Amino acid sequence: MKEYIRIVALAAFCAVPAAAQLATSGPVASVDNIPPAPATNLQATSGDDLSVSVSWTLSTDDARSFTTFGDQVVPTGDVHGYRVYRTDFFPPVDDSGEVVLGWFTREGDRVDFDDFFLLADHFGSSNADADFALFFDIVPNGQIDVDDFFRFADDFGKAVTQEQGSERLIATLGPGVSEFVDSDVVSGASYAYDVRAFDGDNESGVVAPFASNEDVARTAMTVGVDQ
Ligand SMILES: [Ca+2]
Ligand SMILES: [Ca+2]
Repeated sequence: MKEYIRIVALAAFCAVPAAAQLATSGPVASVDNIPPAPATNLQATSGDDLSVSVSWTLSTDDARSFTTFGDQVVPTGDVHGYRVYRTDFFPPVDDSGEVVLGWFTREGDRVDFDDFFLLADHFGSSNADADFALFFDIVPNGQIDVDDFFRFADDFGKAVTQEQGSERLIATLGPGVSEFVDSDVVSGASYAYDVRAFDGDNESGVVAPFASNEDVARTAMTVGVDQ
């Protein structure tokens, strides 16, 4: 009943003649039960100032609060804002607990040839290049060079373990907001983000099946480990 009253109040507020609304006797379908459409194109990118920039395309329900239902005007899919969640993957370590660098692919549990080939693909590039990948600048100097190769070589062949934290809420943002900078990060860790559009009752996470392009895009590894 409370919900019904709220919907009528909102509809009246929406400049539809109040008399038409108040004459309604049956319950109006509770379209607040419709979760908002999820945000899309979630991207997480690590910066060289030890932060991760997270951006997304707004839910298609953002800034769309009312629609007609029969001859009623009712709220639907109204995005109240976005909640940013994060799962932490602590820096990869070897058996003795030393941080291992150069485990680029996350395939398998060793620093091996697939990682080497990825490093080789980026060798020689600098941050002046459009395709510069900070990820491979493991001895940070804005260049992917022999220092990075030697640091990689030190860890070649090591078995890697990486502990995973539980997902937690890190920010609540308003509607119309499509970016967030996460500065609460440490070097050498990986972070997987989810951004959930929420209304009064529901929230919708991004659609990112495990290991899909969307899943890779929402994950970032910070670099800049002290040498
Ligand atoms: Ca590997
Ligand atoms: Ca370097």
